[in-house]
Amino acid sequence: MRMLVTGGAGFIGANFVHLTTRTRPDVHITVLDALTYAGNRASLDPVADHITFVHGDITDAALVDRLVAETDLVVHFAAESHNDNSLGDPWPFVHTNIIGTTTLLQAVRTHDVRYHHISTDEVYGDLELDDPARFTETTPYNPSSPYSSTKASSDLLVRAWTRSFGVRATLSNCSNNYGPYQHVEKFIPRQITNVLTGARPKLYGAGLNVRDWIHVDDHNTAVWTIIDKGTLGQTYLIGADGETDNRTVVETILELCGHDTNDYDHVTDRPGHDLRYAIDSTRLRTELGWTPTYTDFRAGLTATIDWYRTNENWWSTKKTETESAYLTAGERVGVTRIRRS
Ligand code: NAD
Ligand code: TDX
Repeated sequence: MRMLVTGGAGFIGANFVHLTTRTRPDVHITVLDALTYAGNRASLDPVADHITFVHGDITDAALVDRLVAETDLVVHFAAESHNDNSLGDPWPFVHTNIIGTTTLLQAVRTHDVRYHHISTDEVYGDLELDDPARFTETTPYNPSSPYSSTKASSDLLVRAWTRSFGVRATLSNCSNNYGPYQHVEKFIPRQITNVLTGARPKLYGAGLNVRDWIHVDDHNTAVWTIIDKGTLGQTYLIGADGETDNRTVVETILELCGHDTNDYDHVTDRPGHDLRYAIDSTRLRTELGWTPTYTDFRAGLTATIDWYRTNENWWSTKKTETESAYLTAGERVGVTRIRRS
């Protein structure tokens, strides 16, 4: 089988390529990635001999058409993925997440190629902290940020191309991922690398916001399960029952690194900060038989800390750039206000 993976030099895409080369040697992988600030060619070094890498943009219609014509399956990870950046400049998000997805959809439509769309639970907005509800496949879309709005747009485009043009597509919406090769702008790697460089972790607002953490390998085994067994046109929510508030995550990282668990700062809160995400993945588990492997969050965090400890070359340059970008964007220590309670 020939597979085109967009965004394969990013966090989840690179882990997907690694998993696939380990478990499916019969799949020939072509990665299409623009190597934005978030992409890192070095993330693919361990599998470089087993894949074809194309440096290009998913909005390049001629390039995308040529690559899609030569493949049996497209798995679309490429995106602008960071909420904080989308608040500063939404345009790259519109470009990649909306125009880029449309470009891919036109190509898979032309060449009748199977397509899997990677999306996020953030399209559903947020839940109250004390609400027993979790997101399901029928929860109405209600995105909060420019990032999540453009992801919601891309999902709707996929659904329209499926219904109107018969595109053979499945969609998945996953909760917050953690694991190796994640950019240090994101919460968990930012705090791990803060501790490793002698800086204090930075908690937005009071740190009561809840995210539903899943190990990246569990996300990717779920994606393969959907590709293998999913119903065309269907959406599947991916989650591993990992609800944890941000303060607990920071305190656990500090504890696992042998530091005082109070050794962190509260900083300026994110405007419009979603309170809580929670996934009900019953459909994926009962209809397709998927289960997560990494059910011990502390063990997953310990392994992730070890990975960042031993791969400083992979992140040290990006760390400096990232921390100065947060300062330029106005992040300040000592602010504990939250927007809603
Ligand atoms: P990432 O930012 O780490 O990687 C994105 C990759 O896409 C990078 O390699 C980048 O170079 C590439 N890219 C960006 N714009 C491009 C363009 N125009 N053309 C080609 N390549 C381009 O993102 P990630 O965290 O790995 O997320 C991957 C996908 O998973 C995204 O669609 C995201 O919305 C979704 N998702 C992420 C999470 C999470 O917790 N990180 C959770 C659910 C869903
Ligand atoms: O320094 C920080 N301090 C902090 O308290 C950072 C970077 C984040 N946070 C908080 C904000 C969120 O409540 O931690 C939580 C997680 O933040 P992010 O890592 O930025 O993730 P989030 O905004 O939840 O979105 C992530 O999950 C869904 C991914 O970045 C998205 O791509 C995915 O769609």
